[in-house]
Amino acid sequence: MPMGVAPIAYLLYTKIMKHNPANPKWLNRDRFILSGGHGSMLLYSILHLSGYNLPLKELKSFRQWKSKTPGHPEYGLTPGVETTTGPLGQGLTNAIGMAVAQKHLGSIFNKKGFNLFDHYIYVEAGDGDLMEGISHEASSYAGHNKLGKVILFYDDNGITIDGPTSLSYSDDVKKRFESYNWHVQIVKDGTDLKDLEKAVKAAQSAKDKPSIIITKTNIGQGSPNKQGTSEVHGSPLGEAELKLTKENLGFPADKKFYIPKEVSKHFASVKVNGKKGRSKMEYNI
Ligand SMILES: Cc1ncc(C[n+]2csc(CCOP(=O)(O)OP(=O)(O)O)c2C)c(N)n1
Repeated sequence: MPMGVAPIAYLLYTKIMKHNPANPKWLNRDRFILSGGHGSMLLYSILHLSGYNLPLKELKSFRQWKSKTPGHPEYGLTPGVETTTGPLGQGLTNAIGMAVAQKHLGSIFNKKGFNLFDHYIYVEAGDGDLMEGISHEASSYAGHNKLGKVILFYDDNGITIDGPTSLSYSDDVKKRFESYNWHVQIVKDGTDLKDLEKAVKAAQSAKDKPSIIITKTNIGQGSPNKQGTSEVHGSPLGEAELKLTKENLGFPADKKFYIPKEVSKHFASVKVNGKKGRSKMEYNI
């Protein structure tokens, strides 16, 4: 999932979200919730690249005792992790709870031209999240209460832990969310940054409806022999496939934890923009 959803995370953290890696507790920051907590490396890698206080040595200690990179993200342990996720459906539901808080606080404290609470809550959720009963209840509630600040990316990769989603699930997600009164869009190619950005802008304009962007993604994107299969859901690629994947993606096959210089340089702007973007209204609790 971290490979399939990487373009979405990249777009959000570099172009869309109002956030400051140097100040992850800024009250009115946009939030990103990874509801599919099993894909935690998506979050850790994007936080690291964006300049949050999560050094590479923590990524090297992935899933090790006392590291800041546990198998599932934990709130309070890792800067930039907004809520603990792992039990499927919970992240989406917490995100909707955050939108309730945002709307409530905004209704009390926002004044004309001085919006203390106007942030967005972006969520990634996969098939497993949407299968969970809790996601149905929370999504229905969000539509009814017009929680327009929620923008959900549904990682529609057609694959779950044991094989194709058709083994266990045949909901029409588009119709389901339309019936909840959500703004619904489909992006046919989850790697098309332009289409994704267009969809986010449209979602932001739908102010009185939460939004779902159904993105057709490819689990294990870039792995020549394993992408699009449940084999990449939880098992390591293995040395041989890892080598092929790196070659396929244009990385040197012999390097581990390699970040090309141009990537670091490109991401350095996130921290700068975060600082520039912060206004007199950047304050913490
Ligand atoms: C409530 C709950 N039940 C079961 C699990 C175990 N589990 C972890 S990931 C997963 C499958 C998720 O599939 P999907 O959302 O399609 O993720 P992808 O395969 O695309 O990464 C399951 C069943 C869980 N984390 N939470």
